[in-house]
Amino acid sequence: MISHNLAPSPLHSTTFPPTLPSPSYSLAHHRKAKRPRSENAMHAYYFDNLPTDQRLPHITDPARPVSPETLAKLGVLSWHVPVDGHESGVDESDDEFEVNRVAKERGYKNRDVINVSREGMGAVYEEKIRGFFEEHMHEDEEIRYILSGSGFFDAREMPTDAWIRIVVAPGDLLVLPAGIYHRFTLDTKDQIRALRLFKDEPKWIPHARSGATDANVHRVGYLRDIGAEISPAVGAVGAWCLDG
Ligand code: NI
Repeated sequence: MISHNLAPSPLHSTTFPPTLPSPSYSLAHHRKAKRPRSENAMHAYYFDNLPTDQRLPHITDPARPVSPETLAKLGVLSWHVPVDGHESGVDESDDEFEVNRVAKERGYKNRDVINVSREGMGAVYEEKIRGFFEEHMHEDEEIRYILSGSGFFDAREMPTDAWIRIVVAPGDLLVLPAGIYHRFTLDTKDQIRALRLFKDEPKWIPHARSGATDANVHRVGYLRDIGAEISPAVGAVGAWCLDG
């Protein structure tokens, strides 16, 4: 899961949150169309924090949905682009395909496809998905387009430090900003294939949450960009209370 360059991210400049592409592909539009969830509308909600299998939905009772607008305030962007015919991969030269248009517009020059499944990985699968689930951040955007299968990205809301669970299924294109704490898990179907897009060459560096990572320039810049700057003292107490 991952991305990064060492130079300060352009996200930390004046254009935050970044401009969304054509609203015709936005989640809002998708929802207005009143399509059922089974048709892959990405949805998000607050995680229940119960210590059960990470692959379960972890929806609170009652559920506490999170709107695309709330996600956008955290810098988390999403689109839905039907996968139709691109299940095994996306032809980069297909200028008509919306994912390629977004990639070009946002400067994602590199890409690869990752395939994770219990069937394909065997004994190391459990260990692998536990690794994905370690809270971390990156120094660049993390961009995923889901080709098949499904899973959950959890992202930290600030300043509440609450986990927001984002459901991803085929056709979902998700951008997590540099500096956001997050984690990923497959669901109980145990299979996902995703296109990973990168601004520069892939550097697979997850920075685990820690005092040092809290002081990382990309983390600090992220908090500034979303208007959630907190003093180190307040931040430490807040994190301690909510994790305890
Ligand atoms: Ni990641």
